[in-house]
Amino acid sequence: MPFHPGDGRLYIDGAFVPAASGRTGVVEEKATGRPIGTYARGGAEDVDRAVAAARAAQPGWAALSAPERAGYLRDFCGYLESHHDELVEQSMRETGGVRAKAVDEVGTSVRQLALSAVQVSEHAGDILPPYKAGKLSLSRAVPLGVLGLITPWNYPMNLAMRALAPGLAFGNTVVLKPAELTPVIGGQVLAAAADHARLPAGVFNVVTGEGPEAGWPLARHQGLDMLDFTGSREVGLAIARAAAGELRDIRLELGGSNAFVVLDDADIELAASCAMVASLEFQGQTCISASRHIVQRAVADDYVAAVARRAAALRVGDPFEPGTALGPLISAAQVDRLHRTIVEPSLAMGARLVTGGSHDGLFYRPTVLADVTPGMPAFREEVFGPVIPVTAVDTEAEAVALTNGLPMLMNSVFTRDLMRGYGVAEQLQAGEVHVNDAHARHGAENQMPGFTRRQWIGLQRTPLDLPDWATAPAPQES
Ligand code: TXE
Repeated sequence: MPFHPGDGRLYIDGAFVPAASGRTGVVEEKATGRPIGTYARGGAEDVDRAVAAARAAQPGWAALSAPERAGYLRDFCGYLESHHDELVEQSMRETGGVRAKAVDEVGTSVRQLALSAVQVSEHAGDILPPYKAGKLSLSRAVPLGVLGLITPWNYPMNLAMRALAPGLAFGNTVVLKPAELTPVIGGQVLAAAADHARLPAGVFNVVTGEGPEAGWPLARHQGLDMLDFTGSREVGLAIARAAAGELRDIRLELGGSNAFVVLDDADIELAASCAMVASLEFQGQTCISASRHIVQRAVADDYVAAVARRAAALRVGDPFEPGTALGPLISAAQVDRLHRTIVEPSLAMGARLVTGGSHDGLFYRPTVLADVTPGMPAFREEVFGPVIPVTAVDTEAEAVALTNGLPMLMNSVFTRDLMRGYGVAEQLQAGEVHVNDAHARHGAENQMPGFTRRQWIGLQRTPLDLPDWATAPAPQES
C-alpha cells in the first residue's frame, strides 16, 4: 500500500475530502523550513459533518462483537507496522525530534493499539460482591458514545492513539483534530491507516486545521459525549470554562512544572545523566519534562558543574544528522516564549548563565541556569524547552515544600538511600514520582481508561426486603 502523507484532505464519513472552505495550509519540515505537504484548514462546517458521521456510525460500531472491533484495530496497527520507517521519518520532519524519539512515538502507538485490541475482550465488566443474598449485581462497560480529541504537536501520533485506540476498542466513535504544526503524523496518517483497515464509515474522522477555526468548534460541539484535550493551560482553561457552563464532559491534560529533586547524598553523576533525559529529551518539549531542579545546597555546585559539562557537549542540529542529540524547537513562537518570557527575565532577576542561553533560528542551545530563585519565571513557569534551571535549598523539607508549591505531573528524587527517597516521594503531591530515574518509561499506554462508563445492574428473582406498607394488599376498588 503506497504512503501519501500530506495531501491536504480531511477524512470524514469514510472519505478523503477537502475542507468546506477549500483552504489549505503548508506542512513544514521543522529543521529546514522546507514545505513537505499541505493540510486542509477545516472549520465549523467540517466539524459538524464529522460529528454527525461519528454519531450515525456509533450504534452500529458498538453493536459489533469485541473480537470484531479488535480485528479492525489489528489491521489499523498492521498499517502502522508496515509503514514503520516512513512514519518515523515523517515524525522526525514534522516534530523536529531525533530518530529515537520518533521510534518511541510510533512504537508506543503500535503497542497501544495491540493492547487495546486485547483489553476489549478482557474488560467487559465485573460481577460485584453481593450485598444481599439472592441478588446478583454486575457492572457492564458501556461506551461513552462520540469522542472529540484535540491533540498537541509534541508526540502527535501517540497522544492521539492513547485515546483513539481504547476509545474505538470499547465501541466509541471519534473525531480527531490534530495540531496544525503536525497534521500529517498526528492525523492524516491515522486516517490512511483507518481507511486501509476499512473501518466502517464515520467511526473515525480527522478534521485538520487551526485551533480557533477547527479546534474551538469541536471543543464546544453539543454532539460530543466527551472531549479529550491535551495542550496548553490557556486553551484548556477556556475549554473548561465553556464546558462548565453547559455541563459537558471533558478531560484535560495540560502542562505542569515538574520537579527534579537532588538530595545531598545523591549520586551526582547519575543524577546529571538522568537530568539530560528528563530536561533535554525532545528539546524539553514534553509534559513530563523536568522543569525545575531543586538541589540541596551542599551538592548544588557539583551538580551544576556536572549538568553543564554534559549539556555543553550535546550536539544540536538537524535530527537526520548522525550524532544529533537535540533538534529544533517546534516553532519560532516557542523559541520566543522560552527566550523572552523565561530565560531573559530570569537572567535579569539574577540567575547565572552557566552554559547555553542562545539560539540560531529554532535551534536552542541546551541551557543551564544556576542561582534560580522561586520568584523567577524559570522556576514558576513550565519551561517546555531545553533549559535546566537549578534552585538550591538547605533542607529536604524545603525541597518538598517548594516542589509542592506548583502544579506538576511527575517528579524525580535522587538519593543513595532508597527509604529516604521513598519518604520524600510519599510527601510529593504528584501523580507519579521516580526515585533515581529520569522519568517514566513504564508505558503510559497501560494506564489509560477504556473510555467507558459503568452501568450497574442488579438482578433478583423477587424483590428483597420491601416494607410492609408497600406490600400490603391494595384496598379493593369500591
Ligand atoms: O498549545 P495549544 P501550543 C503546553 C506547553 C507549550 C504550550 C503552548 O507549555 O509551551 O502548551 O503550546 C488546539 N480551541 N503544551 O500553543 O495551542 C491546537 O490546534 C480549541 C503542553 O501548541 O494548546 C492543538 O491541536 N483547540 C502539552 C492543541 O489545541 C485549540 C503539549 C494544542 O495547542 C484552540 C503541547 C482553541 N481555541 C503544549 N487553540 C502537553 N500536555 O504535553 C489551540 N487549539
